[in-house]
Order: sequence, then C-alpha cells, then structure tokens
Amino acid sequence: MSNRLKVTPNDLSAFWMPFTANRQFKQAPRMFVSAKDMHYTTSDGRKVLDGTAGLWCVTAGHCRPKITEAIQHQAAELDYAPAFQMGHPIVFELANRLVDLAPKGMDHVFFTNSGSESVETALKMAIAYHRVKGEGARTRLIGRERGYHGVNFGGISVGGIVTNRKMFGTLLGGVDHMPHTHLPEKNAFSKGVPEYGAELANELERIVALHDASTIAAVIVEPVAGSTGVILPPKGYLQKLREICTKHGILLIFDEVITGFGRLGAPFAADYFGVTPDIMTTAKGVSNGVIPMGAVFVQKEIHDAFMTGPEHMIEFFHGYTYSGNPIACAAALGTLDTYKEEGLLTRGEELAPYWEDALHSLKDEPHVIDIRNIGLIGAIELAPIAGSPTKRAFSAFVKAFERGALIRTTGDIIALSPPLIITKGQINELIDHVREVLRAID
Ligand code: PXG
Ligand code: PLP
Repeated sequence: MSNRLKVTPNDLSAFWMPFTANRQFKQAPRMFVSAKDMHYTTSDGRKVLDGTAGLWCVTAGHCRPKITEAIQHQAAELDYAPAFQMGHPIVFELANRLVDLAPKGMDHVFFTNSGSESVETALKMAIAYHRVKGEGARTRLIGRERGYHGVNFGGISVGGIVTNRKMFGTLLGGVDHMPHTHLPEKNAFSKGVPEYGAELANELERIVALHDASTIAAVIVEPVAGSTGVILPPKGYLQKLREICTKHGILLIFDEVITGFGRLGAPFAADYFGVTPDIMTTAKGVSNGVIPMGAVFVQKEIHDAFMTGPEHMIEFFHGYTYSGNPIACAAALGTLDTYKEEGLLTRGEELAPYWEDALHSLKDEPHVIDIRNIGLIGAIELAPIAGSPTKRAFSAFVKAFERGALIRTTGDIIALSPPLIITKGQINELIDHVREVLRAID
C-alpha cells in the first residue's frame, strides 16, 4: 500500500493514459487506491462518492463480495481455456443466464471483452448475415451524428463524435449517418424522454431512398446516447426506427453498452422502450466493470441463418482469444447473482422519480442551460466559457473531485450515472456537491 501511495510525476510518464489530458494529469495526479460500495479512497486518504459508476460500468457498486469470491475461486480452478474449438462449463452457464434475462427472442450471445469489440462483432455479424442469406449487396452501415460506439475502426466509422474521427483517416467506406436528436430549443429541461423530435427517425427513409434498401445491412444507435452527453430518444422515435428497419429488411442494432443491465430501471433499454432490436451490444455492467467482458445478443433467426453449411466448418470467422474467458465469466455470474439478490436491474425504476427531482433542483444554479434525465442517468449542460469550450465543465470535474465526488464531463456537459445501489441520502449528497461546485466555478 505504502509504495502505491509514493507516486511522483517521474513515475507517471511511461503510462500513456487513454482519453486523458496526460500532461495536465501528470502535473497534479488524481489517484484512487481502494474502493468499497459507493466510495473510492484516494491516495491521500479521502473518501470520494462515485457519481458515475466508474465509467458507467460499476453498476452494483465496488468490491462486492459475491463477485470477488467468484473471481478468486475461478482463478484457482480454471484460469484459462482456449476460446476456439474448446469450451468450459461456466461460459455456457453464463450464456444461458444472460439469454434468460434478455428481451424475448434474443436467444444467443457472443462474448467479447469490451463495448468496442461488441460493436465490431455486431457490425460484422450484420453484414455476414445478409451475405449468408444471399443478399451480399447489403453492406452499408448507418449510424448517427453524436453516436458513440467505441474506438475501433468500425465503431468510429458509424460513430458521430468528430474528435474521435477526424484524426484517423478515411475510416470505413459505405457508412452514412442520421441526424442526432438533441433539440435544446424545443426540449430543454424535459423530464424523461422529450416530447419533440420523433420525426427525425424519418431521416432514415431519406437515407434509404438515397442508397436503396438493398445496399443497407444495418442501422446502429444507442437507445439513449451516453458518452456524447446524454441525448434521449424523443417519444416514439425508436418505435419509428424499428418500423422503418423492418419495412426495408435492415437490421436494427441497439448499442446498449451503457443502457444495458439496469441503468434505465429495466434490464435493457429494449425492455424500457418496448422496442426489440435484431442485435444488442453490451459490455460494462455485464461484469460490473471488474473484469473486461462484453456480450452481443442476437435474435434466433440471425444465429440460425449461419448454421447451414457443412457441420465441420466454422460458421462465423470471428472471435477473440479472451471471448468467454473463465475468470470474466465468473465475475459476470457473481455480478448477475448480486443484481438478482438486490433487485438492482429494476431498482432504477423506484429511484428514478427521486433522482429526477434532485437533478432538476439544480435548474436555477449558475451556468445551467439544460438538465436531462432518464432512469439513473442525469446530465447537466453548462453554458461554455466564450472561446474556451469544455473548460467550465472540466473545472467542475476537478472541483467535485476535491470536494469528494466523482462526476464525468463531456464537452460542457456533466453526466451522472451512479451505481444502482445508491441511497436517497447519497443522491442528495451527490447533487449538493454539484450545486456547490456550480456556485464555486467561473
Ligand atoms: N458503445 C457505447 C454506447 C458506449 O457507451 C462503447 C460502445 C465502448 O465500450 P468500451 O468498453 O470499448 O469502452 C461505449 C463506452 C463516458 C464514457 O464517460 C463512455 C464510454 C466509455 C468510457 C467513458 O461517457 N462508453
Ligand atoms: N495480433 C496477433 C499477432 C495475434 O496473434 C492475435 C491473436 O492471436 C491478435 C492480434 C488478436 O488478439 P485477440 O484475440 O486478443 O484480440
């Protein structure tokens, strides 16, 4: 422990940190050394309330005994088994448990190690599915402006976040984008899903008319866009997308990496909105963020379309060394047990009204230009400092950390997504931290 506390800037240079202002961080590092339930402990011994479930992933809270024990036991029993042409029991057990939890008809699951890999897997499945069905011309992929689908080439190609795309060349060909659904002039301070904007789904018809449906494999959207700053689907929007996709034989992929596993108060956003996609990508909450894992759920019809050639042949030339890694499976089973025992996959529904009221109590605080919420997700959008976008929100992040709360910021938006074990008292505490921070920053 003591060694870990003695970090100096010199020790920090080797690690090129992901999505981090490296030079700024290394001048004034922020370090966590332990965590339990709703709190982290920093290297200087302070408790910090986790307002973000890590990076939206520690859904059941930190260092939960069932998960820790499952990992410890599995590590001593079977540490690794080859993922290709070999199996081990708990990966099948986990697949069955997940399929039981998934929306009806999503009977099969493919394992990955992250949300980014889940997205690549889903996109490849969609294109290959059409090909095995004899519609090999369906190769186009449609994403959405401001969408986040991880950082691999397929994901940034269908994604719509400019900073994540502009440095990396021409990306995948044959990709188009629908417009995002953020309409602050009409929907600011909406509680839950906003009233206006369902007609934006009709933009998909325009794209279909341009390219012809026979060239389009799939549409991928986040049911609720998280990483881009929490953008909600307008009332009726997802239903419309579903109808248009079905009409044209286009697969609908829901990227549920953030919304999966209870974040909205239902197991999946598909359940919450009553719209079932053809493919659903997940990660994060599947293993409580403790061991990397992702899972792609597919409708029976898609899976079965691949099960046709000679039986000794591999049906889908895709997979990862660590697909269904035994220790990750153990972590996921421990996670599912914890969710079940504590009713966490629906706890968000009970807490959502309280959460909504608490968040919207910030409406008249300095800099606030919009507040958005759904399930246990909240966003507080701040007016940017003229000429210095993101600076105000970043100061809020640093101040909140100093005061004892972990929040996330993206652009000038504060995004909150606490573990689903949060109490009402801790919701008050988190919102009070944000209130004090807003009053303290320039
Ligand atoms: N799809 C969606 C919808 C996501 O939100 C990914 C794919 C990629 O997952 P991996 O496991 O490869 O990171 C994500 C990840 C944030 C934040 O603060 C969001 C994500 C990751 C890190 C930070 O908004 N989303
Ligand atoms: N690069 C090389 C040289 C490899 O041998 C492999 C896997 O065998 C990979 C990349 C892919 O690694 P993973 O299966 O962990 O995604």
